[in-house]
Amino acid sequence: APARPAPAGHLADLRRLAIATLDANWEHDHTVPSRTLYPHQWSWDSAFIAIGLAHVRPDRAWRELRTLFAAQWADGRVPHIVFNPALRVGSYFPGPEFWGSATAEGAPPAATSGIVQPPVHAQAAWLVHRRAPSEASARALRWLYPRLVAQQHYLTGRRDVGGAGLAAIVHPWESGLDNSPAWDAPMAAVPADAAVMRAYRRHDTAHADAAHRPTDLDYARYVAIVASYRDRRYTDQALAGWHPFLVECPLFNAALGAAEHALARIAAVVGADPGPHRDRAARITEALVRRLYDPVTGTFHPRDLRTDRLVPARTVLGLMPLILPDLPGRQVRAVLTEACSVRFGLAPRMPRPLPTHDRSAPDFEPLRYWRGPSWMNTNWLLWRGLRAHHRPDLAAGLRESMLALVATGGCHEYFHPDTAAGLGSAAFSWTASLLLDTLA
Ligand code: 9YW
Repeated sequence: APARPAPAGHLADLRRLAIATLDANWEHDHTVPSRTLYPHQWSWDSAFIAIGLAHVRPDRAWRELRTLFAAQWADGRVPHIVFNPALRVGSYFPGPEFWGSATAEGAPPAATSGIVQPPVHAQAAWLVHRRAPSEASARALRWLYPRLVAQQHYLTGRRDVGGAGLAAIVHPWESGLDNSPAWDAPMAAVPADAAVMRAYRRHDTAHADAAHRPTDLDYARYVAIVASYRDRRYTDQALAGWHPFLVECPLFNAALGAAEHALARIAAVVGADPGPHRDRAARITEALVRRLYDPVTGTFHPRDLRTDRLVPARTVLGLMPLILPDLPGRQVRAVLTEACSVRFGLAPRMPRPLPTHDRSAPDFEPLRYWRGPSWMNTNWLLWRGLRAHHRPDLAAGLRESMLALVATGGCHEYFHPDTAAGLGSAAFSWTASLLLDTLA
């Protein structure tokens, strides 16, 4: 059965719930993704959060982005976690003592991780400004613009391990979809021993059901990959020669291209030249199609740079290039076919939003984190892509299903893809903020 449109009173309740969730997670100068599970500041969370805050607390939206970019490294990398120094040691694993970024060259005074997350921030900055353009928002854009450019420069420069103009991720955490089946093949090549984890105490499984989270073996490999990078002081020099995990991800690189489109618009506001951003956007889209699109499967796949092969899994990551306004018609049609297939279930009338993994795959797990459950952020990105490519019918169906998801499950972190039962954190910030944007 398709999702039934929620009655208007109900939508007002949902909006109140979203605002209350964001207010409760606000912490002086940033929003925590979740008080229990993720008590520090996370990079791509802050971008999604700013997009929702723009509708209700625009000052906080800018504050959120400014706080994050104040922790940018000298080389332009925006760390995936900015730690709150007021919290006790052990409030999150891996904490600042594990990352040891303080002694790395170009690290900021704040304690941070040394890896990044998908660069959705330029897009967020543009949306926050566009929601209510003012002198203050133009000033905020002027402050952010050179920092956003430096972030792109880092990703397309030092991180261009494949040499084709795309950014490589050096850890599954950099994808934002930590334990996606997309990473199973490249992760299997990372030497690790589950016993490694006995030396550490995971924090997540104290707050969430272990059956819904990555496994201990996953964590052992996560730790081994960080150790490889950390032990070389987070340098990106000659990564291909020594680092165990190097992948070109379709979501990450679609965000990279979409950021150049957003920067072109921001440049026009701050008095810079939009031309170079449009050129770079076109080059990223071209490289993404050439390197990550598989004409046989008709979808995008990550490229494992250690084997130079595409990863076979068909996950929601493969649909994300739809956010690129200049994606060629052939790939737009292919991605829509994939999204509308039984694997993902997109339709003008649909009961539930898309899962994170192919429903027909034998390793589809409806309860485990990024291996099946539905998440608001991937659906929100797809929703924007559908509007950019003039599919209001599909965009409307997806929107109804997203609203019904949160109406049923609350502002949870992720949801059972069939029942919409809430999973993970019960008061998750990006679910709340992207709900506000979807409602607007
Ligand atoms: C972890 C904060 C982060 C998100 C990631 C998500 C998760 C951290 O939480 O990673 O401990 O697993 O995978 O996308 O930014 O919400």
